[in-house]
Amino acid sequence: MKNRAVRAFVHHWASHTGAAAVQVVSPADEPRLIEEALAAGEIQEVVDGRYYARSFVKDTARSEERTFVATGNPGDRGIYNNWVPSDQIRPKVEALMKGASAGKVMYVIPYLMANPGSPLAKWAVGLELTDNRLVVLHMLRMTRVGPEYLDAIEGDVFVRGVHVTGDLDQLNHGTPEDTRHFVTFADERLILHFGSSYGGNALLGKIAHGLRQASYDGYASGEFLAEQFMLIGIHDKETGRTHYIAGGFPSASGKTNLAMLVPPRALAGRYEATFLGDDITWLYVDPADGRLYGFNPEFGVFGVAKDTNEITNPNAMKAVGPGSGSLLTNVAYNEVTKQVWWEGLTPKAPRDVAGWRDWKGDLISSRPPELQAGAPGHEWSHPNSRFTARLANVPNLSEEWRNPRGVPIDAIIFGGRVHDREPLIRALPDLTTGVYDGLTLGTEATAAAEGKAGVIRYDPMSMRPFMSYAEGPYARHWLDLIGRCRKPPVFAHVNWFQRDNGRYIWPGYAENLRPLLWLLDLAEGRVKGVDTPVGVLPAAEELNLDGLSLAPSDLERLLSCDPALWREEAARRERHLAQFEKLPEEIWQAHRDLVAALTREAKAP
Ligand code: OXD
Ligand code: MN
Repeated sequence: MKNRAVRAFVHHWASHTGAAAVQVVSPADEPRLIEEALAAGEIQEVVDGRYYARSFVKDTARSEERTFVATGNPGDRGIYNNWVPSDQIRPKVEALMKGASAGKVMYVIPYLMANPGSPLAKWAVGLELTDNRLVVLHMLRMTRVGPEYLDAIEGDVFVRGVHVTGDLDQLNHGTPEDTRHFVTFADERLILHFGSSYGGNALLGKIAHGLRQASYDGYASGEFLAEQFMLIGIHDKETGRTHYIAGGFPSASGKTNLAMLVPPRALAGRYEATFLGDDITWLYVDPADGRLYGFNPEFGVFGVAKDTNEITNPNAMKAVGPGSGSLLTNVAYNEVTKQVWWEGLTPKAPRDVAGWRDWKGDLISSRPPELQAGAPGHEWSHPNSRFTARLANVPNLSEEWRNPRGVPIDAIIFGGRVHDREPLIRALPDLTTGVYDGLTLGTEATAAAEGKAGVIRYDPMSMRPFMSYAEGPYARHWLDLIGRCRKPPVFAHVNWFQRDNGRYIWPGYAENLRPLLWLLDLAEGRVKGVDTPVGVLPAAEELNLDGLSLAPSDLERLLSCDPALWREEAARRERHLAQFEKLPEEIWQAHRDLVAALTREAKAP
């Protein structure tokens, strides 16, 4: 690698961590790295060219408590970003990393979180140093890797990332002495992560650079937004037009399934849904046409395996299918047949348990008979087991995926899991109500997630775990940036999760295309909808329900707004928003307008 700043950085950290050797990675190294990882037992073969890995048992997910944003400016402290002063935390992380890669290879991974030629390419250049071969294999799937991306830059503008795995069983996970540190020094564009080899903690291009660092860069430069959003196209074969929708959904709210949606049979003759991204979207305004553009900075999908199957996500099943080269982590593995299984792949676990091991590596056949089929707490796979597949393997990948400019965004949607109050879809009248809605996005805690089941956990714009600066300025940046659009996107809120005595009222998955089509019709004036205090809802006859049978009472429930439930929600929102300093006055006004509209509704005869 030619860049002097790159060489100096590698030199410094190789010496600090005590690595035994340095290797620069390019995609041509993949076959060799696979061979080495197989020989070392780090991965095992899955039938037809796929691979399986098991993690350390306590290292299976992101750790929000151990993730920090550090800068030199106390004004960057937010409610959710776990801000710490850089000079306080830096010596601690550096001390933990000192000599911690002794005897290991330090892999140097040059990468780009954009297509080459993107208007945001400058912010997308990064370098990850890691002492973990499995992390390299993941990065080769999740990012565009190659020395040319760093050799192309002049000067020293690139994100510097160092990942040191650490001695995983000596880190005191979950105790007051927990030594894991995942720190983004956002004003220095430096990422130091110590103490995990889990994707969300260790693939520094993805969450640390692609979300935390990039959202800070987007704000500091005033040029863009980086959000935890999926990105899809909806192509209408009749008109020949494609519309693009970006959307924020807190984890476990169906974002990947929506992103990979296959239209229901009755609509497939006319519409095609194309995939661009399932997790991250960078957004900017092109002054040439005054439109908001978006692209997925990633090169792969790091999806939750649990409950992925032919009904919930047929495209993901193909993306991880035979020949895909995908990696599967912490699912169950059969060492004889070299097959994998996870909860929800099929309704029941394989009956013949011979050869099967659970995600911890224990033989299913040595469990007591009553636990062999799995039971709560004794699942075969980890609830956060993952598949890592290249975008190129996603069958409905949009042709625009390589377009450096990205795609023009027609709509931005938000959605969480809400069992009663949120209608199927409500369009928001303008940018301010859209941003207000995003800031008050919430999802009900499920038994698996932290929090009390059924209680709303607010997750502004689905960025709560990835916020890098304070929420007030974040809201301001949203209003300013999208405010520059001559043709701004429309905003809407969706909810697939209304329930009646536990039963989901809306079938979800493929059918979620229907409310999105209604939104595009509304944006183009083909339907009018019904005005309510919480936005514009579809009139029942405006929703295309061809081929779907839905009881009229269910449809009514899906398309209505209960002002009493909304008044309770408004009170919660007030407390939620009051936490944020310097929240723009427009956002408070949008909130007061909602409260006033709900009050009028209560007084109306
Ligand atoms: C996440 C992820 O943790 O995308 O949100 O992996
Ligand atoms: Mn995510």
